[in-house]
Amino acid sequence: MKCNTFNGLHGRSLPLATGAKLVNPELVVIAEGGDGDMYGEGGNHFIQAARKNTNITLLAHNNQVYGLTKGQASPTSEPGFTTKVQTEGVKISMLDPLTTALSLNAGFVARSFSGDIEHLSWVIQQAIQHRGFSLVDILMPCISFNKLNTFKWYKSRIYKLEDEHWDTSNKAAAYTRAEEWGEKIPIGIFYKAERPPYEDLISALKGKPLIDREYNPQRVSKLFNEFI
Ligand SMILES: Cc1ncc(C[n+]2csc(CCOP(=O)(O)OP(=O)(O)O)c2C)c(N)n1
Ligand SMILES: [Mg+2]
Repeated sequence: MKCNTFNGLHGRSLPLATGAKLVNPELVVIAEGGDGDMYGEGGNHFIQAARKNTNITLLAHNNQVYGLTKGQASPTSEPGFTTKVQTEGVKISMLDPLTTALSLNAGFVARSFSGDIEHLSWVIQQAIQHRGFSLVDILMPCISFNKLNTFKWYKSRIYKLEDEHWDTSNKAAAYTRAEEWGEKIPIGIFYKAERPPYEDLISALKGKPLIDREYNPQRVSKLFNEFI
């Protein structure tokens, strides 16, 4: 990919992405991570980013497991999913990223599937074009450590909201449909609504982007000296 990238600490890509966008609003900013990353370690950042509504896109690679660390349960693991740690199966309920984002007033809430490149590319495109925080939860298998949610498992359940002329402005309908997880699993753009991004609301960010302003530590040195 032709892009600037920054590799940060596990779970912390959203605050980094927020910072990058606020300093240089000309950039298209995408934050990426796994389900453990975004909904576990970075769970609070996910909540605050959805509320804050900075104009950034979150791509959450949701394979319903902690893959890299060899297969522990993540917040999106199915109840009953057995692992080397959860030997009796997961006993707690799943975190649903979509209803969570909706309840936090996120303006773009979508889910797609790595097995449908055309759909996924379209959703990512729409997410980037949306002005504000956009969530794309991407279902995908982990062939090494998740033997439950396989390609076959997803393919037999997934259907597209777009096939039924879905109204993306109906939040209550989006919430109800996002709760559907079982024999059938919907993908698509569940909800879309414009509200002013965070950067439009902060007076200090008005005018010249921070990155183009003069860097002059002298201006605050008097204040800093008070703490020495
Ligand atoms: C701050 C921090 N906590 C924990 C870890 C250990 N760690 C690395 S990857 C990972 C989980 C990965 O799961 P997920 O985010 O779902 O990504 P996947 O590997 O499944 O794609 C954990 C716990 C870490 N590297 N840094
Ligand atoms: Mg994962």
